[in-house]
Amino acid sequence: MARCIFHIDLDAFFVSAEQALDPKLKGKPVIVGGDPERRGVVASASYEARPFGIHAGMPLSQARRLCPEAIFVRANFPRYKDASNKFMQILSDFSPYIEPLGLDEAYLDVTGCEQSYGSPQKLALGIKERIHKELNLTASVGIATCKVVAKIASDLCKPDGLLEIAQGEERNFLNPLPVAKLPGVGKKTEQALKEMGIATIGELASLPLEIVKRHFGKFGAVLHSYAKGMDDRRVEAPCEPKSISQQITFAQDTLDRRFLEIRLRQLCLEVSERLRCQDKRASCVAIRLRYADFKTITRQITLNEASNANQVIYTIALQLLNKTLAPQGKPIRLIGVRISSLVGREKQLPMFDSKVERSVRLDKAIDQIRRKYGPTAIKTGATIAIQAEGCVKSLRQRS
Ligand code: TTP
Ligand code: MG
Repeated sequence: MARCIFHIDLDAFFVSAEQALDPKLKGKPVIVGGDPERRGVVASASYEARPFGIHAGMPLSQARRLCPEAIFVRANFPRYKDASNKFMQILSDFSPYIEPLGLDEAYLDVTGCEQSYGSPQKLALGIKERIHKELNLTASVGIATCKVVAKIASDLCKPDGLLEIAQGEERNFLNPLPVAKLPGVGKKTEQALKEMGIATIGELASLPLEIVKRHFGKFGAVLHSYAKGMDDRRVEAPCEPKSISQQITFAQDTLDRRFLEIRLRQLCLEVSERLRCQDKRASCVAIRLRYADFKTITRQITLNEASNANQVIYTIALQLLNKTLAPQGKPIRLIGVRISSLVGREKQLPMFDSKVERSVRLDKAIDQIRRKYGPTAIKTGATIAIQAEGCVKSLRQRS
């Protein structure tokens, strides 16, 4: 029996989450990133901003030049995490076979479930309606017999779209599309294929497998079957994230010790909050420094006892910074924090209400207030020092 796979992706997610809270932003060119006067990149651009050529990853300064009237909004990660959890919860009400990919997209295997809705399209409309009603967000849904075709379909019907590729129609759908639409084909592969005279997915599919393998090895064999609309990967829950990281690129390279400490504290607050959000603790804390000449170093320490307390993570990160800075006199361009060796709550039941446990309870209460009322809603001694500055932050989790 053919499978029925959905790929669901929220439209302009970070921007839409901000618009859902502030309707004045709706229908306008809105960019979530940071302060455009400083170095930083676009994380998400509204569909009104995209005709100006603005896209994720573009420097904010360039986005400002392309669209001076754009509204720039600072990212609020806990808010997006909250919306993402609710989004995934809605999806899992429709099928237990869910595979989240990042915060705003997921595969759903609904084989068999669609019958009670009348058709896959009706089921998809039911999902879109709930997302709209409960989260005030729009999603695009691709429906196909396999993951790769469903993913390409959802991409092509954005925003607020629904596109079903019927069984047997996969190749007709894929053939005219540019190879860059295939997941896994980045700039390098696209260029290599171009040099072989291959521009469309159809052209790639009609090449003999041996030739594709000769150029791209095992990866080539996978691409070749994707190009033919063949993908037997199952929809399955991915492994837990193995680390959480956050980094900042400064507006100007710096050696200012106090400034570096404040930024480090800010990063530690953010990663530890994400850790608490997942009810996890970390056993390993690392910092990353990139100097003005782009030389990058990483230093890490393993904790005696896993923790998710702001203060514990910051103290360790500060020790690492102190050690790392001492012999170096070079200005710093970027600083990052990564916490890894994550363990669940069950591994760390405290025997008594230690000082650290009490401070984690306080951290969690502050997290909740910030999630509800925004990042500046509550200030502590530690955060008063942290002035929000324009910076590039990578907001992704590593698996
Ligand atoms: P995407 O789904 O790639 O983008 P999007 O939801 O903003 O827009 P689209 O309608 O095309 O799906 O990524 C989801 C969110 O992840 C995005 O809103 C912001 C974040 N993100 C980053 O932080 N950095 C990035 O480079 C990208 C691509 C996304
Ligand atoms: Mg999206």
